[in-house]
Amino acid sequence: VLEGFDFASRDIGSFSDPYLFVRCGNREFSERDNYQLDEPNPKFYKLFEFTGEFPGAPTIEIEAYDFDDLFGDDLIGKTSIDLDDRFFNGDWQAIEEKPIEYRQIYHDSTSLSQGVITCWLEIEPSNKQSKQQKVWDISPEPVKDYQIRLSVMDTKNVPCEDFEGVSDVFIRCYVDDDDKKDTDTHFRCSSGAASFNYRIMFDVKSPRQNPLLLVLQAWDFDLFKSNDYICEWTLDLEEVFKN
Ligand SMILES: [Ca+2]
Ligand SMILES: [Ca+2]
Ligand SMILES: [Ca+2]
Repeated sequence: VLEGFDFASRDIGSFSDPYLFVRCGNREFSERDNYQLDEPNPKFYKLFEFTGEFPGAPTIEIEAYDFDDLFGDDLIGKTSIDLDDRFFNGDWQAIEEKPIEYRQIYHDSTSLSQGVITCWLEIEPSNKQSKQQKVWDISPEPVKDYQIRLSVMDTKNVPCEDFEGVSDVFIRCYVDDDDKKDTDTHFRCSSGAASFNYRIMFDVKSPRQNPLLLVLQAWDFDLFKSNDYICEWTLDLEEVFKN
């Protein structure tokens, strides 16, 4: 089981605190100790293994619960996978790498989806040599520290904001709202071409919860009133990090 998305809230005034309960026949796994506080999009990355016989293998039940320390835990939603359906389906068996499934979870109280769980399922003969079996490592990608090194060189066509037909241009750069950095100011720039050759560094972690977006804003500096925002440009760094 990989991740959950858009889990319905079972708490008043906060998101659910989800954990998984996975059952097949009389074998069950509770992840209650690993509940995730106020998290509508939990990350699980957990392998669950069961043994069974075909035909007649029990259904796999995947349930997502909201942890509550005082009152009983609340079911957020559940989904079940019929194993016989899979095992006796030639098309499914023929798929070499089983696809990731986006499974809606449901609660008896409503026909509306209560969220989505992503997972995939494989069925292997239990007498297969263990070294023949594919061993998947689905633990989450470790968080690493990175440094973004940015050189702000110059601008073109930045509009003039001051009445004399000039702008005092500086560039504000940030990845996170609480770590904004400014270049020095190119005073009285009348051509729209301000030049800086200014180096800026940011420390970031990846992977991370918020998208990795680098924002560059052009501002007009004003000594006796507040600075004027001119325009901005956003660069999506996710692809850079993936590569
Ligand atoms: Ca609750
Ligand atoms: Ca909560
Ligand atoms: Ca709760």
